[in-house]
Amino acid sequence: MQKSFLTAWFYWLAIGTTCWQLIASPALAATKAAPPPRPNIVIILSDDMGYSDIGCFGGEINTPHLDALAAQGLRFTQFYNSARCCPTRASLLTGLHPHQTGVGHMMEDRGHDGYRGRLNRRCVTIAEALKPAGYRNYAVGKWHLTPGNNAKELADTSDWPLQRGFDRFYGTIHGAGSYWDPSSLVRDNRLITAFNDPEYQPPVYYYTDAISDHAVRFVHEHTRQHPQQPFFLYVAYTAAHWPMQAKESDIARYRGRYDAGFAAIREARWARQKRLGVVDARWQPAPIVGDWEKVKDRTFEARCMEVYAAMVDCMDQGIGRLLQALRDTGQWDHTLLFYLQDNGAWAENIGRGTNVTPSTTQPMYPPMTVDALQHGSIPRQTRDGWPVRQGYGVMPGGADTYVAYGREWANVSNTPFREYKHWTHEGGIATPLIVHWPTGIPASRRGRLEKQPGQLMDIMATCLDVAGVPYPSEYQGEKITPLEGVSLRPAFTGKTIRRQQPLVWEHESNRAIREGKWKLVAKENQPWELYDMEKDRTEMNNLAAQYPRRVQEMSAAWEAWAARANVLPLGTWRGKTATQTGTPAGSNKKRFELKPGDVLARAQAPAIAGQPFRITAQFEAKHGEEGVLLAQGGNTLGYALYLKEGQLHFTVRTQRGRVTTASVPAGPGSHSVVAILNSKGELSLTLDNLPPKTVQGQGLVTAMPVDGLEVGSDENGAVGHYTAPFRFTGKIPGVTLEILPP
Ligand SMILES: [Ca+2]
Ligand SMILES: [Ca+2]
Repeated sequence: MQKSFLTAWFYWLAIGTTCWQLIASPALAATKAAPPPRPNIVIILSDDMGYSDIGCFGGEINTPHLDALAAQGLRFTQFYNSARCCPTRASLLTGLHPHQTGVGHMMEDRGHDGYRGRLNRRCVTIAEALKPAGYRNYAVGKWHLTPGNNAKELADTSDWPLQRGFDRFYGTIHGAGSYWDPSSLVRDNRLITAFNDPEYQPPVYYYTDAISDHAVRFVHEHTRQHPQQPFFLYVAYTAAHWPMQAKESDIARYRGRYDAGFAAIREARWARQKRLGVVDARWQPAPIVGDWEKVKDRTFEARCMEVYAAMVDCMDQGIGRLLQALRDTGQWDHTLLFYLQDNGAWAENIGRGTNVTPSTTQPMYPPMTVDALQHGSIPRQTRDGWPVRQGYGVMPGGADTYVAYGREWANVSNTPFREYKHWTHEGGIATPLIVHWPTGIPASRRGRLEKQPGQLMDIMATCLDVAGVPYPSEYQGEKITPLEGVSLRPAFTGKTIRRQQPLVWEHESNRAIREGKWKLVAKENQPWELYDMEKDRTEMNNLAAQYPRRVQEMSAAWEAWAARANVLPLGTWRGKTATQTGTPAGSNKKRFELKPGDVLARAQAPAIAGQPFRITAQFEAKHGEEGVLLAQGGNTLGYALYLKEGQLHFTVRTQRGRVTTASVPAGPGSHSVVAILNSKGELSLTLDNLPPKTVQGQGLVTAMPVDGLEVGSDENGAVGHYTAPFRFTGKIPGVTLEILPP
């Protein structure tokens, strides 16, 4: 089987290569065969789903397209994510542990480099890594790797997908929102709404369909416009993250399906899982959490799960359209496709409180224009003015509802495991992984289960392996943290994955480490628990007291990893801002001696947030010579010292829309200048021996700018009133910046 597969592959390759060479250059036809074409890569990620939800892992939800992928591909039964949306995305896209990318938690800067809330520049995305090998990169769906919860955060596009290696993007920057009217919706680099986008106006807007439609569109456009190039397509669905919202036509297929309650559904899933082999019958399933007999409103609870199932079903229908697009464009055979989930099902009590929004008989708010942006996760109103209702008993599904499905159904989704999203027990971190690759997985392996464990960062390693692309040690002038993942490719042909390190997790001080069959796991501030994952993957029988030596060794290995992988300090930053934890982003140096052409990235640039500072510079300019002497930041935050039209300007931006400039005349010749932003927020500008020009500003710069520091230009966002980069055309003998005492 193996042999005939390889023969077919080389035969196909030889034909393909020969044809191409004849077209390209007849003289080359006689040279030896070129390397195999680089495969396309598709990663499909879903949101907040449990191990047992999709059909081929035991769910009763109708997922024929995922099931077909599993039947023709491989199912990894011991694959792991990072327990939460942001850390998972960070790890998946970079091949590093989340903390190494700056996204150890969510999207806030907590004052430590492991917890900056945005992807740093010491990592590369899969898109950035594949680009030099000729890949075109497309991202669709949820980004959630940079702040995007409000207008201020969304003004900063510096870490959006197009700035992280992708050529096209359609999706949301923020993590959660209405499916009927998502907030932070973006096409490429432009903020749009579902209703003012001339490129996409379906009869009914529903985000899951919009994601599927754009994935399909990008495959077709790529094939038409870039037929010679391979592509990487990242499809990040928000299904089935709260709120429970779905199309009635999809919900209808599940009406009544959940009336039997939590235990009946969970038991049926466990039975199917055993038949499929994705669990081990020796395990004792974790306890059932919900008691259907005690449920206050069974119609409501059943409806929650009907909508959840409809959301997953709709995603699978969209995946079906994407698969058809791959077939229709001839990309199917040489596309490596992954499907996985970003964290376990969630027990969050969103929209299920006792405080129920009253229903109204008519809209309560003025309608929103098509251009008005929805902000945050939970909109106050629908676009046509209805209040968005929450509370136990609000029947979910429509745009005017915002409800989660609750802990009891999450326990069912996570069958047979315990705990949920956030925790590093199996219910938080176990995900199905389906891998499909017609020309890369031999027929003898198709439909098989792969039981070797794996973790998110292995996906990057696998992508680079199959594409034949090296992992960069440097990218855009920054040293890149070495890759943590290992390629899963050996498993495609039934071989052993060459893993040297244990699997390791940390999220919100929940922590875990797995070596072979042993897993050591603990909740925040709780003692370590030890489990034998072969006999007891449901973590029911804690062996810590029985094997104290193993606990000691594995916990020491975890500590060493935490120290090395930017995980520390453990959780002391929770609920605090960067300023409160005392280490705002940027360099801690107090004095910077600079010369023309110097560029300091954000992490190396002066930490000017909340700090007074002094700039001392010398410059020479002939008549008509002008430009930026020194700048740090962009059009939201920062400062710039620049010469324009015979005037020397010192501009400070303390926050969005708060800008102050001090200016003095400066004729041709050699000059020295001192510019100060003092602790009272005053700007002063002194040219040569003239009296200083002082202007009352608007305080200190409130946060660390995204753009770094540059001498002689201002790239990307412009701080001053000029068009970036406004390079200085005279001479700059030297510049010094000093952080002043408060
Ligand atoms: Ca998630
Ligand atoms: Ca700039």
